[in-house]
Amino acid sequence: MELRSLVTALFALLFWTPQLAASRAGPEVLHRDVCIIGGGAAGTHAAIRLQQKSKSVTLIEKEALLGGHINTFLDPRTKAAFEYGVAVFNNVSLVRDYFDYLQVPLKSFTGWVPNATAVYADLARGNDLPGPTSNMSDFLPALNSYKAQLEKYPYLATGFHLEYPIPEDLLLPFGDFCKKYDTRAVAQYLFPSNGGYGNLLATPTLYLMKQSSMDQVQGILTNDAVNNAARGRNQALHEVARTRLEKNRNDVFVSSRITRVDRTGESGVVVHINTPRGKKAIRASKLVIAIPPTLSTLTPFMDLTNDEYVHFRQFNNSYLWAAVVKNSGIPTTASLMNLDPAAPLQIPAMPQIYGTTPTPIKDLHVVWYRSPHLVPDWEVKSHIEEDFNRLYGRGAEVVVLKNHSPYLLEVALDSVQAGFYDGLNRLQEKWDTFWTGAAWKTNDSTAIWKFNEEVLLPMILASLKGRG
Ligand SMILES: Cc1cc2nc3c(=O)[nH]c(=O)nc-3n(C[C@H](O)[C@H](O)[C@H](O)COP(=O)(O)OP(=O)(O)OC[C@H]3O[C@@H](n4cnc5c(N)ncnc54)[C@H](O)[C@@H]3O)c2cc1C
Ligand SMILES: *[C@@H]1O[C@H](CO)[C@@H](O)[C@H](O)[C@H]1NC(C)=O
Ligand SMILES: *[C@@H]1O[C@H](CO)[C@@H](O)[C@H](O)[C@H]1NC(C)=O
Ligand SMILES: *[C@@H]1O[C@H](CO)[C@@H](O)[C@H](O)[C@H]1NC(C)=O
Ligand SMILES: *[C@@H]1O[C@H](CO)[C@@H](O)[C@H](O)[C@H]1NC(C)=O
Ligand SMILES: CC(=O)N[C@H]1CO[C@H](CO)[C@@H](O)[C@@H]1O
Repeated sequence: MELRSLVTALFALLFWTPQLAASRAGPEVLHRDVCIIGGGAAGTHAAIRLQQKSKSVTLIEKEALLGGHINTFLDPRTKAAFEYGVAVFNNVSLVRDYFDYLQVPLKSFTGWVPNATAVYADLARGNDLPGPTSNMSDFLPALNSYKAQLEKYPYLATGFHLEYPIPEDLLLPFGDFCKKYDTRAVAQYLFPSNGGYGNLLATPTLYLMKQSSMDQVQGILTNDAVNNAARGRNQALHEVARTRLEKNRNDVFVSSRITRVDRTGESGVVVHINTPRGKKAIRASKLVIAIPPTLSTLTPFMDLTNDEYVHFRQFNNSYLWAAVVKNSGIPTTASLMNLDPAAPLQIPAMPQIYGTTPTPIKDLHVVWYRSPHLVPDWEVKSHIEEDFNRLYGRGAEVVVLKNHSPYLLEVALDSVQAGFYDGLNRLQEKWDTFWTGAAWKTNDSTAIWKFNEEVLLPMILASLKGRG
């Protein structure tokens, strides 16, 4: 037997045997008001809020932990913890209420280490640099100029409910917008903290303003609006959320794979999953999908309606990684900003390291990396190590790397102008299916929770009531 056919035969056996076992026992069937797919910021919050409204829920997550983009690094030696994924939340009542309910205390976020400094370098060429060309005294005027523009579009704060025709300025590539309104210093200094764009200066101002929102600008201006979950780690929020859901006889299935979502019944949905506790079938009145709505994430387990398909296939996305790096050579309490002296506004072309931060552990730094196209993880890892070794030669080592892709979903501007987001919003509630998460709102946990609160929950509660 050829090796290939042997392997195929073994694989067939592998899949065939458990199926046989299952057909005898049949999956356990759970009846729930709402089944939620994706236990990140959006899905977990929706589950908790529905539970608070006395609805029964099942939350399904493919990873071993809830929390999505949250990555807490726990040093085995010192037990010190720091965030290399989601770090900060806005200090608004909705966030405080959510943390309060879960009894997770909040504290002011004052950075990863006290009094951090900054160093600048051209990583691609291995040269130290004195700093960005715009000087820091240009920053506040630039931020205020940006804010004045943002104030013209208050509707950007509440989701993708656009006004037509879309104002010309929102369609400008952000680089052109920066020249027009002299906000270049914002692009240079906010750049490291505003990750996710494949190419910042080419990104339409509309998408930029969705992310660098009024809440964020206010936060920077007042230096007050951001918080970090206490207990040292943001992951705690989701651990408590999981316990709270399970204590109220709702289910949380982690490390679980959805095999099929069936929406062909008279009403409601059936979600079939493989869990570490065996196969389950969840019969739910309503389905909430809280994962990025792309064809590659959804089509493995569900048939999309034509309307869903024509929308979701238009999304393209950027790619983003978060890493913890040992012996980078960056000074212990400094962050390093990567600049390209030859590039517009010195912003290096991606794929590239775009930001770093020091951590409470001396020889570790957090490093963020992004790309407009897919890069294999091993290549990201060696690119990061080579960049630091070229500059400092200390034997940099990526200790852990998390791939956060697909990130920042975008569609082409002519589609936006033709009403893409109105069509997207009209998908809500069709086929007992509701949608939430970053693509429906923006990259920002606070904004996503606001969207759940103001848009998603009222819709679901009304539709559950409608069923009597
Ligand atoms: C490095 C980094 C730092 C960030 N920092 C901040 C910050 O400081 N503050 C802030 O507000 N925002 C931050 N963000 C933004 C963050 O993206 C959003 O705030 C928020 O996490 C998005 O939530 P979400 O629920 O839409 O998506 P996610 O958090 O990605 O949740 C989706 C979940 O669905 C799961 N999933 C995917 N496919 C399946 C499947 N087939 N079956 C079951 N489960 C599935 C995923 O594993 C994930 O847990 C950061 C993002 C990154 C990448
Ligand atoms: C957040 O805002 C509230 C209300 O303004 C304030 O009382 C509190 O001190 C702020 N900070 C934290 C960490 O909660
Ligand atoms: C940080 O700087 C402030 C003011 O310059 C100083 O009072 C404080 O002691 C410093 N903190 C540490 C940990 O160095
Ligand atoms: C920064 O800009 C201001 C105003 O344009 C100028 O007066 C000052 O000399 C600049 N500082 C540096 C360090 O370049
Ligand atoms: C997505 O596609 C649009 C147009 O098709 C393009 O302008 C944009 O740069 C792409 N964005 C990403 C993140 O790849
Ligand atoms: C990776 C990324 O773009 N993260 C940003 C998402 O939005 C928050 C604010 O809510 C920023 O602080 C992050 O830098």
